Amino acid sequence: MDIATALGQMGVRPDTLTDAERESLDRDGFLRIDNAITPEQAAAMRERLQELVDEEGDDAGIEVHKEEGTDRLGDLVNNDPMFDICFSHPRVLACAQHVLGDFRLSALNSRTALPGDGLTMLHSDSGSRVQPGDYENAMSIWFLVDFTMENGPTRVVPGSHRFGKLAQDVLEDDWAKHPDEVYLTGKAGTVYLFNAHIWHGGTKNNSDENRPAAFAFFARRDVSQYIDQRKYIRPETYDRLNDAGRYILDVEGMTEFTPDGFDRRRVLETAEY
Ligand SMILES: O=C(O)CCC(=O)C(=O)O
Repeated sequence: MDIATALGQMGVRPDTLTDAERESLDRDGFLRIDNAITPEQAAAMRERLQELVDEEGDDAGIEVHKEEGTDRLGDLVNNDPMFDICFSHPRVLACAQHVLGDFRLSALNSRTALPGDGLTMLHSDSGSRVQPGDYENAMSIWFLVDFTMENGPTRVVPGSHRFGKLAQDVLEDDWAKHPDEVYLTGKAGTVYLFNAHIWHGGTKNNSDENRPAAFAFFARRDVSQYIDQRKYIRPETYDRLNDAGRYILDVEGMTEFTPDGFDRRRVLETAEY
């Protein structure tokens, strides 16, 4: 298997992205994909996330990190097949390939900004300072409710993936509003794919409702996975994936699986995320 074959099996075609979309991803560092999932799928996912948060209790998010004022979950790959779309949607995969070339899933997690919380500093999801084109990671954010100016939309600084610098290298106050930041809003079911070197962050949820989103994080294939999928994958997940899905997770050819009881805390220390 190689990336071209895997993506072909997942339905990615040469015209899955238009030239204008590729150019905007190169220039701005992000691309909006409307109706990636239906409102019903988004509703089912957000209900499932809440169930998982309730079930996992204090352990929720331990595979990634816990964050005050948010609910996080760290390993959606192994929690419900309904989340498989986050690493098999043709347009999302085409964007990841455009940014990274050969790539794999790094992690699939969720973050729900609770009412009154959710602001984060501007940051990149890769800690590397890279030259334009030498990108290591791409991120997709899956809106599970409408993202509005009120409920804490994600903020991004267009073009900052090309700066070759981290926000922390440059900004006096990386929590403050950046003069060039824009806000990712849209209906439930919208996905934004962004170059993970772009400076971005959460904003405060000023509504009375939770603002849940799933995040599929991709890594160039020679860059370490945030979650080592071979350690985490459960046999039932492996069995339901086709060859292309196994390639995207980089779990091909597995015959032995980590036993239950494995300490699910993050096994790889990577840059801030
Ligand atoms: O939830 C958001 O809007 C953005 C979160 C974010 O930037 C992060 O978790 O790295």
